[in-house]
Amino acid sequence: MSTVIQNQRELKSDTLPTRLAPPPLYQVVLLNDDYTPMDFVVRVLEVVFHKTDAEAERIMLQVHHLGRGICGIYTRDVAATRVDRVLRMAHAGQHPLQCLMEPVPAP
Ligand code: TYC
Repeated sequence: MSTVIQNQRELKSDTLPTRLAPPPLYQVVLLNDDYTPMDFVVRVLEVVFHKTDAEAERIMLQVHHLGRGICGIYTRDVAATRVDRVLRMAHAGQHPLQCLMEPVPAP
C-alpha cells in the first residue's frame, strides 16, 4: 500500500496516479484606451512580459488597432500576478491602461 500526500490530505491507494491533469491556462489581455501613451504600453510589455522591443511594439500596435491583444499565456497565479503588475504600473503612471485574464478558449 503506497501513501500519497495531495493537497495536505493523505490518500491511501494501491496504485500511484500515473498522470496529473495539466493545469488550466489563462491568457493575459491588454485593452486599448485613448489616453495611455504608446511608449508606456511598450515599456509595460517589456518589463512585465519580458518582450523584446520589436515584439512589444507589435503587441502594442495590435491592441491600438484591434482593441485588445494577448500578452502571454500562464497558469492562474502567474497570470494574476502579471495583471496586478500591469495595473500597478498604470496606476503609478496615472494611466487608465486596463488588463485582464481569461481562460484560454478551447480550440
Ligand atoms: N491607443 C493609445 C494611444 O493612441 C495607445 C495604447 C495602446 C493604449 C495599447 C493602450 O493597451 C493599449 N495613445
